[in-house]
Amino acid sequence: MTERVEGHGGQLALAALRAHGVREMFTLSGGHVFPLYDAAHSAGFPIYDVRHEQSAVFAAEAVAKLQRRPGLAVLTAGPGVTNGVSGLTSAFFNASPVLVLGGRAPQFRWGSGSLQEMDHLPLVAPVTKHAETVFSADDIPRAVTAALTAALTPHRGPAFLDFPLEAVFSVGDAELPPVNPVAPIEPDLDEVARAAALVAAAQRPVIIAGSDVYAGDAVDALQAAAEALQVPVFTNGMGRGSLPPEHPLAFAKARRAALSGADVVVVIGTPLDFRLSFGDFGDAQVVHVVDAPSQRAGHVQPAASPAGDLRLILTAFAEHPGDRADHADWIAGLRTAEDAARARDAEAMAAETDPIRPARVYGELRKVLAPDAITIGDGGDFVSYAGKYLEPAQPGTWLDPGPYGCLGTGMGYAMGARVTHPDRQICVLMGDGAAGFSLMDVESLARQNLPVVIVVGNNGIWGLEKHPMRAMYGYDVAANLQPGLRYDKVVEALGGAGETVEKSADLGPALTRAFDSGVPYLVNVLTDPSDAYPRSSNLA
Ligand SMILES: Cc1ncc(C[n+]2csc(CCOP(=O)(O)OP(=O)(O)O)c2C)c(N)n1
Ligand SMILES: [Mg+2]
Repeated sequence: MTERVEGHGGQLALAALRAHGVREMFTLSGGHVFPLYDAAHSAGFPIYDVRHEQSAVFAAEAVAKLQRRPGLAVLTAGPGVTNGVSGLTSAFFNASPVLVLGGRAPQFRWGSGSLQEMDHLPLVAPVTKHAETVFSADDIPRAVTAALTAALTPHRGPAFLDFPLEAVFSVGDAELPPVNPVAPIEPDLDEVARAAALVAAAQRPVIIAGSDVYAGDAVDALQAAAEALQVPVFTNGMGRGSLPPEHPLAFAKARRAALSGADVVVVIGTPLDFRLSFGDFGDAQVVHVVDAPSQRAGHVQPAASPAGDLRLILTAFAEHPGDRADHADWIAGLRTAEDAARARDAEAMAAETDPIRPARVYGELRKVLAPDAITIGDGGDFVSYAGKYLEPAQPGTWLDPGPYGCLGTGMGYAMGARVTHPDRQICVLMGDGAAGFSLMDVESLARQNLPVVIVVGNNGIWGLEKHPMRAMYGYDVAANLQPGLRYDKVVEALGGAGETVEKSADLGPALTRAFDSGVPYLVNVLTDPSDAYPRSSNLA
């Protein structure tokens, strides 16, 4: 059954967006996109506005990542769109189904020098799955449907449309295209069986599960596969929390022992990139399970690489009919390494130092975070510590910038998380350097009644750059910030609240006040600038 829709371009777009389950827009005002606001306003469709377009795209990305549905950012022509390009690129690297709708200078006088007249497509095409200019109002529902279908089809990713002024302001009518569920990509069953047999026969197998496991709604299938084949599981990105931390196969700390001892490493739903030593695990065979053939690695030759719907592949792993090697000793050995590392972590997280070290911040935070809290990392070393010391207890609760590593996601991700989960704790872990990219958007959060807690690890430096530069050159430049800066006062001025903490004993009460406050609240923790996150590479 198709439905006919009529109205101006904004109304036609909104009809198609709603049909696909889009539930809000993130934006920063511009005349080129007024019809989209008019449509939303008259339909009671929520509009959240921000102070920099990158925050709008990051907010849309947080919605997409957390809810596994399209997130929408509406950006005005020219600078609105170009300010959103880092957000689009992050969504591309993260396979997040984000749709950006851009304004565009009028087509009928293109080339005459209209305000913000610029062709966005060459800029955004390399970082989107679908990029198109829609030249007539009648064509908007088709284009929105095509863009969202591309965004939601594995391997997922962002899409972009722009509407010339006269197209979005004029009235048209169209059939609303039917919304078809995305068909699962059927994997090659022989390849799946070969991969499963390799894992089952392995003596010391390890699974590393990443974001696409969550995005592909394959968390239960992962657990079933791990349990059936008795394989220890490590996670990264949105894969974190896929197995509850207390699960006997859930591991986080023993990664080095696991990867150096493994004979088969199964990497599921994440690329073999710098985070996984480019897929080089010594003598171990690699099984790379991906959600689409396009994601097979070009730089390594895995022993098997099934591609397709992750639920189907992992369910087939779980049902593998052949013999399985016994992994009990291997798992027990890793558990010993895990427990030893955990004891070292516990010591660091309780350490009484002056100035405070980041580990202690996370020790205190763990005491006040609820199991379903959303934690967001935006920064350098401070966020590496968050990855080390925070253990998401549920899937879909951890947001990091992903392999594009773009600073500045903080307030946008926080906004998307707050809109997604009005009743949960939302906590942003932020470097003081990272704070500079998005802290002004505390104003947007405060004004729109979207409380979040921001914990700044304030070491007065761009730590992740300063320490490596000193190690490499013996000196550093462009790596200092004002020490002791009162980021809490900035938040206070923008309509939130906050405080500065210098003593570890004051951390716990400050965090409790922050979560109880009901406003954007920044806990400005003065941390030790001499503390550097231990890294194997200086160019991490
Ligand atoms: C947009 C962007 N610019 C620059 C970088 C390079 N970079 C990575 S980490 C980092 C330092 C972050 O400093 P801060 O947020 O204070 O965290 P710290 O390392 O001090 O804990 C920089 C500049 C980046 N990743 N993204
Ligand atoms: Mg810093």
